[in-house]
Amino acid sequence: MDRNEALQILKKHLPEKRYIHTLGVLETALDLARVYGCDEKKTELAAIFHDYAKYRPEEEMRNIIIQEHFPEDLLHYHSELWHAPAGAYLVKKELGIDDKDIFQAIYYHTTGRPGMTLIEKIIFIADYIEPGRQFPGVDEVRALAKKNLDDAILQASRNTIAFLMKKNAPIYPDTFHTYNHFLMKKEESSIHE
Ligand code: DGI
Ligand code: FE
Ligand code: FE
Repeated sequence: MDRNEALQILKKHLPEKRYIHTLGVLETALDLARVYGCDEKKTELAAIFHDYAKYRPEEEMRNIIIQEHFPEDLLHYHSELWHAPAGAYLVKKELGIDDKDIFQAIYYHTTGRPGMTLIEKIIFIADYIEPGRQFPGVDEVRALAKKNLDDAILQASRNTIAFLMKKNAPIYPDTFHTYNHFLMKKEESSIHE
């Protein structure tokens, strides 16, 4: 599927604001793919469709999580988390994009996970730093992303956890696992320097 076809399909599923966010993620993800040597075609599709399910009814996303045997503990956390796994499934099912790398990049784009692949890292970070994002700390993550993706992920997940704690929101374990993984990875590499 080429870029214009993908964008045309996507446009039907998102309001204008979220579509513009997606164009920002696309541009940022492709920049990162060039810098870090990731497959540009896969990065393009994963970026375009990362929020494909964002506006699906909660009931539909809940049913997908149950039917696909995705972790049911997701259902005890905020429904904001559901669009990532539900989107990965729907992009495969409805659009026929059957690629494990793209599936996982969409699936893990909200929480990250320990041992993320390069494309997963790129989509996770592009989603966080695209030009439309304006929250405190985003410029620091933008600068880190140019030098070291793992450092950028550590800082982004630290910010997200701090933000959620300040709001008294529950934090999904994968979000903590991502933070712990990249923190410990950094400590280990500094010991061996
Ligand atoms: O879909 P986007 O808005 O582009 O970005 P996203 O997929 O990263 O979703 C961000 C939202 O998800 C944001 O409101 C914070 C929330 N979120 C991320 N991690 C967690 C979380 N919410 C809860 N409750 N727990 C988490 O671990
Ligand atoms: Fe999202
Ligand atoms: Fe997004």
